[in-house]
Amino acid sequence: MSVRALVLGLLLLAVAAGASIAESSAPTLGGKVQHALQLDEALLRSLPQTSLDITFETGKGPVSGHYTGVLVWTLLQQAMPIDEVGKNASLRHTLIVTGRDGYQAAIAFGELDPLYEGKQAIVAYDGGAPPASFANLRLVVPGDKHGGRSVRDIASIEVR
Ligand SMILES: Nc1nc2c(c(=O)[nH]1)N[C@H]1C(S)=C(S)[C@@H](COP(=O)(O)O)O[C@H]1N2
Ligand SMILES: [Mo]
Repeated sequence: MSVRALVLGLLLLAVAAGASIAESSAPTLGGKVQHALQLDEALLRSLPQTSLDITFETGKGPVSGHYTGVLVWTLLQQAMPIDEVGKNASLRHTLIVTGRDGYQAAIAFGELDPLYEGKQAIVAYDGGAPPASFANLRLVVPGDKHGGRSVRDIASIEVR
């Protein structure tokens, strides 16, 4: 094998490895669900869009933004949480949202369920600053006074 062919082969391998890392790095919605989801662009674009104008406090003062994304409730309906046995067992679920930096915040199923608070929390793929994107998803929780649960750069959502 010529040196040139060897170099070309190694390059192709590196590109393939890079592509598969990029593919597998879509955030996941998993845990106690029947169908774990990859929160990639194809899935998020296929679901109904919700937009929200919100303002929250931060350590650096108030921040306002117009965010667009998919209701967390819609994602949960796709994933289908697995309930334990017992009265109103769905209300035992919480969602732990984790950022790529390890930052975490929880939401309760009862906050999102339309039979209870019906909060329009979204996983945003557009809006805000730095802008949310399909590569940098952000949890947006309307009604929160502080931005603490506005987890940016989501790595995973775990249903417990
Ligand atoms: N991934 C991640 N998300 C996060 C944080 C963080 O440290 N890491 N901080 C939170 C806090 S405390 C606030 S007030 C808001 C601030 O949002 P901003 O930094 O995008 O303005 O982000 C929230 N989301
Ligand atoms: Mo904060």
